[in-house]
Amino acid sequence: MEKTWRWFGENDCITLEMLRQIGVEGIVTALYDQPPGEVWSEEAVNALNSFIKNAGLHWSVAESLPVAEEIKYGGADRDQLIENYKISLINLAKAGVKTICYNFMPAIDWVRTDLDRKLPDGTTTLYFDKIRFAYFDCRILQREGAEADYSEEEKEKIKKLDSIITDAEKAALIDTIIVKTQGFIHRKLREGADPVEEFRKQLQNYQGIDKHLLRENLHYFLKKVIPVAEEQGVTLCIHPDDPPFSVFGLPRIVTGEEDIAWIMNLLKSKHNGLTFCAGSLSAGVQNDAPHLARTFAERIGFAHLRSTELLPDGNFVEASHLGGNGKLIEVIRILEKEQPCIPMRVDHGRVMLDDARNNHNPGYSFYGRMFALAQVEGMMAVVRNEIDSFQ
Ligand code: DNO
Repeated sequence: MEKTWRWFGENDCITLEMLRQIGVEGIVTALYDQPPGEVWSEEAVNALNSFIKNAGLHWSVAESLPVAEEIKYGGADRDQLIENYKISLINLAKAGVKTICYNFMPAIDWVRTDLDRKLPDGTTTLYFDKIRFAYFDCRILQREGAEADYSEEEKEKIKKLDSIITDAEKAALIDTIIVKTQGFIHRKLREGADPVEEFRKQLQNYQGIDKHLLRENLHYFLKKVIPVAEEQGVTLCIHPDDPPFSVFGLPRIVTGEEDIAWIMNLLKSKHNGLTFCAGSLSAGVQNDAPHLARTFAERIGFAHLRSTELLPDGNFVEASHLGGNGKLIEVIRILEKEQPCIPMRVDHGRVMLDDARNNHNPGYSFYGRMFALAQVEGMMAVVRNEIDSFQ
């Protein structure tokens, strides 16, 4: 697989020159200053493309070309927004960017409750604590009907937490769940707005949208967009939900085998592809990452390599790339065999060494990801050797 790296543009504290030194071959990036739904103009795409080329690298994957919320909830403007999406896709294809990653997660993308969970060795990692998440949902957001989504035991724990949680911890939860994790991936909240109020409004758009309707809306979108991807030789790769279960009472439709099979069968075209995010999928008790990689190998156009460890009570922690439920050795064995030419990137890395001093986006540290890339490269080298010696 091609070794790629998610880079956040010219303002990223990690430069393309640094990436060349550590053996990165392709860049995964986006026009981060464009709000979802806006056309990515030819000029803007070409300017970013030239910047990457001038540094001796190439733009391998657009992640994400975001799908506007109106498309997901089926708002009045969706046809226009889908037209815009097609133009952006064509402009990317013209610039030679033929792999596009997107997701169909309503209202919120990835969810964590702690961005700096200390590990025994002094590094930090990302963490999801079910009770803290539930606390945010029931007590801070005060979502109508939220309590019904939690068991009696969980509600008891929420109550206990309420008696000890500090204001600073509450503020940190808000910041982590709906500001910091979302802000750098096209989900910036309005400047000056109260994040909780803003988020409540976003949730309202999905009133009455159940799994069935969300699937319908994805189908509507794909029916219009995949023919253009086919014409342009682009693979559109849907990203699994992170984590792969419902949050805030919202439907999530890319959570495991049944969901992915449903999407892949909607349009049986290799241009209707999958981003195999081993990390997201591994956070679902229902999922076995190697089994899913094997099952959908033909349709995987892009891979995110990371792993999680499932903990008791619905919590999970991002694990070492060599361990955890992502079972990356086996996943890499399958992908190197079935899809040796696709781009892959290491996903989230730990915060280690000098990382804490740099202003990186949550999950996207330099040393932590470099360390993970070295581990992944090692696994890839061994697997290639296995494959070559059996041929
Ligand atoms: C966060 C990522 C997401 C993901 C997009 C894909 O670190 O998992 O931002 O890349 O949702 O569309």
